[in-house]
Amino acid sequence: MTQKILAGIFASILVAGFVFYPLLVGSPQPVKSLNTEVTPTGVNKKVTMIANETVVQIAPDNALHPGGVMYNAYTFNGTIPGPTVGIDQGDNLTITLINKGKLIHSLDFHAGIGPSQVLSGSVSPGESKTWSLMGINGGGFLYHCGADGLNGVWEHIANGMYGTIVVHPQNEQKAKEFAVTFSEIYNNADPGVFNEVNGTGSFDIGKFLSEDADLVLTNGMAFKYVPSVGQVSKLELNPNATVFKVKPGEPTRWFINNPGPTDGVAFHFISGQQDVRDGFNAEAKDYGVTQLNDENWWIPPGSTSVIESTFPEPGVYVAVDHNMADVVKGGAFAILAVDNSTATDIPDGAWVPPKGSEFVGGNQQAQWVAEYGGGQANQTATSGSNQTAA
Ligand SMILES: [Cu+2]
Repeated sequence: MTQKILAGIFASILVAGFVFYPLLVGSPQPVKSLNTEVTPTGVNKKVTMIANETVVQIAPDNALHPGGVMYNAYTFNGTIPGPTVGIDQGDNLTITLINKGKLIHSLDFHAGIGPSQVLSGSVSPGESKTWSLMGINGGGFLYHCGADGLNGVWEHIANGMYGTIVVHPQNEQKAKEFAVTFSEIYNNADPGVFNEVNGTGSFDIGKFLSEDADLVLTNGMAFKYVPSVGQVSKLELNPNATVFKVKPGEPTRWFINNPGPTDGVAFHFISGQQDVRDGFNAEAKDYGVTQLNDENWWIPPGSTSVIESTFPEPGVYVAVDHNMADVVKGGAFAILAVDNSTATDIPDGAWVPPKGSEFVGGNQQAQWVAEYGGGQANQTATSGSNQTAA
C-alpha cells in the first residue's frame, strides 16, 4: 500500500514537471499558437497610448449639419480613431497606456492571444500600465477600450476609443496601404440628420440601444474624404476634404476597421472590385484568400478586414458602406486614380506604418513622409529594436 502511495506521489511530480516545464525553463522557440508557428524577429516596438476625454469635431459644416458637429469624445492620443499601430509578424509590441482622463479606461488588442497579451486591465485616472503582445498572426485587427472590466465598454467604444493594429505577415506583397475606420455616433444633441445640432453632444444610450445612429464616421469624421456629391446638381459635403490618391493599376491594400459599436459595414468600391484577404494562409506567412473579385464584403462590428484592389482606369472611384442610410450619415470616401500619385500622399488619419520599417504609429507620419518622400515609402526601411512612438 505504501509503495502504491509513493508511486502515486512520484507520478504526480512527473506529471507536474511536464505541465510546468515551460514555466521552469522559459518559453520554447518558436512560438506556437492556434495554427500558427512564428519565430520571434527580436524586434521590440513600443507605443504609448494616452486615454482622455476630449471634445472633437465629427462632422464638417455643410447643408446636412449646419455649423458642423462637435462631440464629447473619449480618445486615445486625442483623436478618433486612435493611431494606427504597425508591427511585423513575430515582433514584440510593448504598449504603455497612460490615463490622463477622469474616467477608468483600458485597452483590448485583438491582435494578441491570451488575456495577459490582449488586455491592459482597468487603469484609473492618473495611472498607467505597460505590457507586451507578440504579433503571431498577420492581418488587420481592432483595438478598443474595454472601460472598467467591460462595465460601460459600449459607451467608451461609441465615444471613439478604438483604432487599428496591423500585423504585417512575413511574405506580405508590396502595396500602397491605407487604414480606414467606419464607426457610428449616437449624439444626444442631434435632433436628426437634416437639422442643426444643439451644441456639443454626448452619448445617447436610447439611440444606441435602438441602433439609431446620427453619423457614420470615416477616420473620425463624417464625409472626411468626400468633397461633394452630384454631377449636375452638386451638394458640397466637405470643402476641406482630402481624397485618397493611387496610381492607375497600382496594387493597394485597405485595412477597413469596424469598431461599431453595433452596425456592420457593407464595404464596396464604386467602379471597382476587391479581393478579401481576411484570415491567414496555410503556411501562416501571408494573408488568407477569402474572396477574389468580390463586389461587397460584410465587416461585422469588432472586426478589421484586409481588402486588396487595383483601380485600372484613371478617374474617381468611391468606397461606400453600401447600406445607403449609412452613406447619408457620412460612410463613404473618394479615391482618385491619377498618374501623379506618389507613395507618400496618404490622407490624414489613413497612414499604416509599413512592413519592415522602424515606424510604429502614433505621430510618426510626418517623419515617415520626410524620410521616404522620394517615392521609397513602401520600401523596406532599417529594422531595429526598441522603436518607440508616442
Ligand atoms: Cu475608455
